[in-house]
Parts: sequence; C-alpha cells; structure tokens
Amino acid sequence: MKTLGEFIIENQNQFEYSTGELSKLLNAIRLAAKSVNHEVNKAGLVDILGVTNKTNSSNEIQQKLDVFANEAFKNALINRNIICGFASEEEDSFIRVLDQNNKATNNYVVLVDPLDGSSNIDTNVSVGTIFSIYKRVTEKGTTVSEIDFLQKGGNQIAAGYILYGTSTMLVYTTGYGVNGFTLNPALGTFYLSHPNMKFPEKGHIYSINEGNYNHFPIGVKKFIKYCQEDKDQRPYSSRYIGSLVSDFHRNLIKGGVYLYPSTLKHPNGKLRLLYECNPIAFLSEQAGGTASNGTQRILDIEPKSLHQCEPFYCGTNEMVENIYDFLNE
Ligand code: P6P
Repeated sequence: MKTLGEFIIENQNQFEYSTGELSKLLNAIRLAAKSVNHEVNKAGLVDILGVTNKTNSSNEIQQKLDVFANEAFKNALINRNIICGFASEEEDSFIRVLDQNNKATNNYVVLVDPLDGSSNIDTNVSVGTIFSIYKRVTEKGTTVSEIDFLQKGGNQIAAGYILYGTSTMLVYTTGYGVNGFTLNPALGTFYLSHPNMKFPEKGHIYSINEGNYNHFPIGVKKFIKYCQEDKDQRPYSSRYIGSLVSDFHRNLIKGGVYLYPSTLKHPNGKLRLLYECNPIAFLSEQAGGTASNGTQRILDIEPKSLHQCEPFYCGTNEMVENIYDFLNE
C-alpha cells in the first residue's frame, strides 16, 4: 500500500505553482497527528485527562488534551517556516507567522480545531483534529490580517481530519477527491487504505442530538419524524457519538446525514464555520455529498468573524435535500 508521503509527492504537481510548500505543510500536519495520537492513546495512563482551569473563546472548558493538541499543531506548523498565519478554535485570535528574515513570505494560512469532541476524551470515545488550508489574500511579504482567515470555504486549498479512533486515520482533500490513510502504529506510517472516498448513493443514518428536540426548527422536527415513520420500510437509524469527526466519518462510509441545527443554547448552531463547517463541507462535496446551513451552501458563506457559528446539515445529497425541503416548506 502507498504511504501518505508517497501520495503527497505523487500529487503535488496538481498545483500550477507548487513550490512543494503545500507538501511540506501536509507533512507537518502528519507529524503533529502522530504526536497527538500518541498522547490520546495513552491518555488513561498519564495525567493528561481532565480539564484545565481555562475556557476558550467559545466559553468551553479546555481539556488538557485540547491544549496539548493545539500546541502540537501550532508548533509543527509555525516552527517549519511553511505558513504565514495560524488560527485555532482554542486561540482567541489568529497568529501572524514570520520567516527567519522576519518577513511573511509563505503563501498559506492554516486553521485547526485541534481536538474536536474533546469532552468525550474521559469516556474513551473517538475524537478528532480538523484542519483547513487557504492561500493568503493579502500581499505576500506583509504580515497577514484577519481577511486572510475570513475567506469563504469555497476558497480552501485543502482540508481534512485526523480521527483518533479504533484505528487512527488521516482523511483529506486538495480538491481532487477524498483519500483516507490509516496509521500503522508499529511503523508510525500512514498508508492509503481508503482511496477516492465517496458517500453511498443512499443514506439511512441521521446524526443529531435529539435532547434538543423541543428547540429545533419545525423543519428539523418534521425530518426526524419522517425518518421515524415506518412507511415504505424506511430503514433509518439514529446514530450520534457527540464527536463530529466520528459521526461524519461513519456517515461518509455508510451513508447518512449529520445535523446541528439552531437550538435554545446555540441560536446560530454550535459548530464553528471556519474550524468545523467549512473543512467538513469541502470534504463532503468532494465525496459527492452536500453541506448547507439550511438556507445556503456552507462553502458560499462569507465569514464575518473568526468564531462565528452556523447551523450545519451535511452528508448524503438526498438526505440533505430532504432536510432543506422541510426547512424551506
Ligand atoms: P452536543 C464537539 O464539541 C462538537 O463541536 C462536535 O464535535 C459534536 O458533534 C457536537 O459538538 C456535540 O454537541 O451539544 O450534541 O453535545
């Protein structure tokens, strides 16, 4: 089986002015993924479980592993002179990155959700890292500004996730399809185990936290009831892990839809547009699926702030279209 390193080199000529920078960037992500995977897998044995006494900009308590994962990706990316800017769900604002000549000569900015679903860590549920890569839009050589990060998701150069699950996988796209790599822990090498991943034509899984049912938009309530009716032998199952990367990955392989609507506690939805919705939406469309906020395509949304949230409906086309119809009846 082909390794991730071989795959990156083979495909770097997809970019007209590929200076190898994107390849170096993807390799840095690969390195950080191995470091976080090592820490996550031994979490029960060392004092890295539990919470810090800090909260992030979304006022969520930071788990110790959140902080570890954030530092691992930040250091792997900033210390290699390959990016000009870094932003994270765990950082209040973006970080300007200068090269050794104190200039911002590199082309890419990276945004990460370093450990999505981290509230599950203490219960040994799979968690994930989500990353998103853009070319800067401000003048090369100047330090980056917020508009380099507030780009619509359709501008992404690459996006992906690492799933720290029963096996550790790195799944990513650069706009030429979605490919999944599984880590061989004995060798510390990712191998191409899931080439050209696509959603199945039909989906029978819906993933939503039904504990918020009373506060869902009426269209979402109608969709849930539609799935629960037993007309035409509708074989729907409800599966919800509470970890977006795990729920999305299962739906991608088996067919299904993930929903995080507006709720009483999160009137604009809970998922962050830049760090969760956009990268997962890019992967979803590249795998033949769809991603919407209920009124428009996720990748068309013009971001207004780094940590803004959006309602999120993502997965098998037919199921997202069904939700869209119920929402816009
Ligand atoms: P709830 C994790 O915090 C996350 O952002 C997603 O990974 C997950 O799907 C969702 O929130 C879970 O939220 O409100 O259902 O617990």
